[in-house]
Amino acid sequence: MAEDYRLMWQEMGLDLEAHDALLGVLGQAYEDIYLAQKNRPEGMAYFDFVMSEVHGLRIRELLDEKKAGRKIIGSYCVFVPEEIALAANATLVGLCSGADFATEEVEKLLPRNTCALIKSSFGFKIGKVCPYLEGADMVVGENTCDGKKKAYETLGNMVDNLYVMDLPQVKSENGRALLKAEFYRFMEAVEELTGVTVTAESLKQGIQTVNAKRAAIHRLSLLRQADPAPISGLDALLANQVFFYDNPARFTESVNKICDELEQRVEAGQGAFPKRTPRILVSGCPQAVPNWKLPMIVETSGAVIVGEESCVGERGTRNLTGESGTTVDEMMESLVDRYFKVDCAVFTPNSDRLDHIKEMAAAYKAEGVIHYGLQFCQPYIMESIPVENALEEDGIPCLRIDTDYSLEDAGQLKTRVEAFIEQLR
Ligand code: BJ8
Repeated sequence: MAEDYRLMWQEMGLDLEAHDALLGVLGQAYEDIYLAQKNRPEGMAYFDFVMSEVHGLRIRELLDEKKAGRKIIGSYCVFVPEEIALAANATLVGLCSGADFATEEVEKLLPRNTCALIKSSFGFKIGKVCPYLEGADMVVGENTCDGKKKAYETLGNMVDNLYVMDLPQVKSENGRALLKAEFYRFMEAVEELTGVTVTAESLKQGIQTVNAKRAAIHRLSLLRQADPAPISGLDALLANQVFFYDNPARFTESVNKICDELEQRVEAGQGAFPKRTPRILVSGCPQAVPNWKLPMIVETSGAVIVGEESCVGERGTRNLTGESGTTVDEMMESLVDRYFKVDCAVFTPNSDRLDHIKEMAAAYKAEGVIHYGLQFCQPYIMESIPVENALEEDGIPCLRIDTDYSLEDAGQLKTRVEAFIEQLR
């Protein structure tokens, strides 16, 4: 950390000792996993800097925004529309957590067989180690899977500013109407929080800002179609993870800058790995910071990840919002159009996701798909079987992995991944 932020963290109510321990583990993991990679694009230096300051400079920036009158909203799901937050003078940050923390304490509040992602969010709250959560003026939960839905009932007793968004589970007319009604209810709640009324102009601006951010990520994804892949899956995942924390305009600029460099690499035939390295698509549960376990195993076993069908990846970022609306309602319609296409496994039926996985495998020339399921995540683990069957029918090998955040199974996973890569060869 470039500066000493201890006073800032203390004033935010963080547990300094526990926080030091978390940063120690995070810093070491980053060094071992990220900085140990070879042939990284120079532009990744920006993301290295962001990660080194993820609890430092970025938090100071958010606190400065708060001093200047903006509000900070934390969210656990890609269904929460950043466009509306921006339009009402608020900044949206992701809160999903990718590391185990205070597990013993968490299991006094949640059943042991809860997915690692939910447990981690609770662990970060109980351990007082997340400055994003402690600094948020509003925390948005959402009715998606049963685990999250019920966990928010308990989380509501631990944070005094929890807002829960209801979400449809069926892609029907009624489902669409519910999403629109909930986007309006969210807009009103944010307006009440910030004291700023959303106008057609501010909503358009919010849509444009988020579209630019997503378009930059689309550009990055497209470049990964090349062989050799110009960027590792680990580095591309990191960009997708930073998407949820960084200042939107700066993020867009930095991703576009790295894309300029990647275009040159593609032209020169340079890659993060040699040409004809086996190419893998990862599909399934979101991988939040610092959950780098699977890509680390894959990319140290002789393959490269060329895409993520995930909410921290293409499921979360695909499709832009139409910008032609001239009234708030027209733009809300465009937002609903865009968000209603998110094919989270909580929807039933959810054949769009299957189609998207196949499309991605073809577009990124993936030779195999690894389905990444977090243990006890019913929606994704249930879907992993039809996904595997459909892919294999099309001649695309699929490896189903159910895991958690611990490294206990890393050796066993590596053996399975290596055998899968051998099969692809
Ligand atoms: S839109 S994927 S971000 S809900 S891993 S908590 S599903 S038991 S995270 Fe998600 Fe929104 Fe859907 Fe995306 Fe439940 Fe599964 Fe845990 Fe999960």
